[in-house]
Amino acid sequence: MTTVRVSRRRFLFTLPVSRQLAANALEPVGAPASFGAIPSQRQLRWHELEYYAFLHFSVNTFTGLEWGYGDEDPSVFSPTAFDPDAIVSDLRAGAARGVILTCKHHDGFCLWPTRTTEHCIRNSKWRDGKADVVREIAEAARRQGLKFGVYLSPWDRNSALYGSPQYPELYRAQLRELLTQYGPLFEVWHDGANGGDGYYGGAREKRLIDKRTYYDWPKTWNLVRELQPDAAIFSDVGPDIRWVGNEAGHAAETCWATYDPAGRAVGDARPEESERGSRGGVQWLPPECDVSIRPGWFWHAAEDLQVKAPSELLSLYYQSAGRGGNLLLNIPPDRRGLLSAGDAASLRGFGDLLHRTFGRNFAAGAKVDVSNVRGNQTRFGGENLVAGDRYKYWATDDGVTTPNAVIWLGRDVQFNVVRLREDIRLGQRIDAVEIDLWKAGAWETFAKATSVGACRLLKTRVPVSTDRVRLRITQAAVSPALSDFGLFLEAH
Ligand code: FUL
Repeated sequence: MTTVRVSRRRFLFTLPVSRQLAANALEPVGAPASFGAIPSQRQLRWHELEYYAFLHFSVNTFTGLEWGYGDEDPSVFSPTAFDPDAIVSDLRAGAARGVILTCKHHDGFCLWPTRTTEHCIRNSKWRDGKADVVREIAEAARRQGLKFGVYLSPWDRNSALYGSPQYPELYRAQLRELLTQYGPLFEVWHDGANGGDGYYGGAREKRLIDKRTYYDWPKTWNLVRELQPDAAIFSDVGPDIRWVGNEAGHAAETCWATYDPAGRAVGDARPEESERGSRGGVQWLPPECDVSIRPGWFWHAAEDLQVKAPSELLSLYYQSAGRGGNLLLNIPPDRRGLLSAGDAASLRGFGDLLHRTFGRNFAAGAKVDVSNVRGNQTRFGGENLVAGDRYKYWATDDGVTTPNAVIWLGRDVQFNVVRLREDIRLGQRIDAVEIDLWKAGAWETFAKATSVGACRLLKTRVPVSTDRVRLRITQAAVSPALSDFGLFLEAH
């Protein structure tokens, strides 16, 4: 068998092109080779989430600060009506697929009864020190089908040990508790803010550490890998997810999931690089776009009237999830231990906009004509663009990098949002695309984009109406592998 195949392959090179195509049909071409850095399974699962919530909740909620000094009386943490199921159901109404809780912020106060420090909920008079907010949120999330993740601040303004060689061990002991006591975690968040003045067990001084070496990040991340192998690790520089470089919730217009963080460290991001990533970067390191629904990360009564409206949140969604990153939206519980009414209403409005906008894809099941299909095989055909599966793709023959596809809608359809996805298992292959509308008997350019990746959303201000749309891939590093072409009308 083998010898027959080999000789047939050799023979192919001597045939004229037309005869080669015919012979190719006998021997199907395989999937395209992947291009550049590709995501791990863990990163693929993370990309599928696209958007989830952040809860900043701690002593700061009660003291009114954004960064607690670390000298708080643990009893200040005393919510009057804490209801984890009510919080999570508000997040669900907001269409969030997961939730990350600040288990310890820079003040060092732990929301679970840790064995590692006295600055924790066990020493609060609230519920006689018997509460465990991490457990309650984790369980409510699980009950309601949301994924759960943890934020554990490396900087600890309470600990007397901060700055000494013992503190990183204490940090890892805290992490170990979180990694082993609260079920599966989808993400572990390591903040880049660290070092400065603080209480430090009463020393009340300024302590600076060497960001590059102090925490021994490789050791810390190995612990996460060992105890929660499916959890994606976030920091300024990965190893699974990079900070996007701003706290305003947006990636750059042209955004690469690939990045080369060489020379950068946690706490030492270069924002303009992080916002864009780098074409051909050596690591698959997609951005997570964190932003708060209010000016601050923690709840403050004075900001109750500065809550972002549903339409603003939708616009951030286009600029984060719609640029191949994930949106991490913070909605901080108030002193009752509930989301405040305005935040919950805005979140619900956002969830509603998402469902009503993306619930109906006008291109689903449309007829698609493409200029080239890899090996002429149906499994790589243009229909995959409208099949609603991010891992079934339209592919072209090797070397065909600027193909096009016409999507026949069968009737006039009104839309203002286009969604594209590459099958990122094969890498980020496409550099630029243009989309044309059929209008008065001719094609007219409607939208252009550079970089596609896991999800690209293109929106025009006013809706357009047509019965056919053309996608032109105008530049790609290798033959494209595109798995989605969706058309939507933004809801109001
Ligand atoms: C920053 C922190 O300093 C803020 O307080 C907040 O937690 C934000 C998400 O990350 O680095």
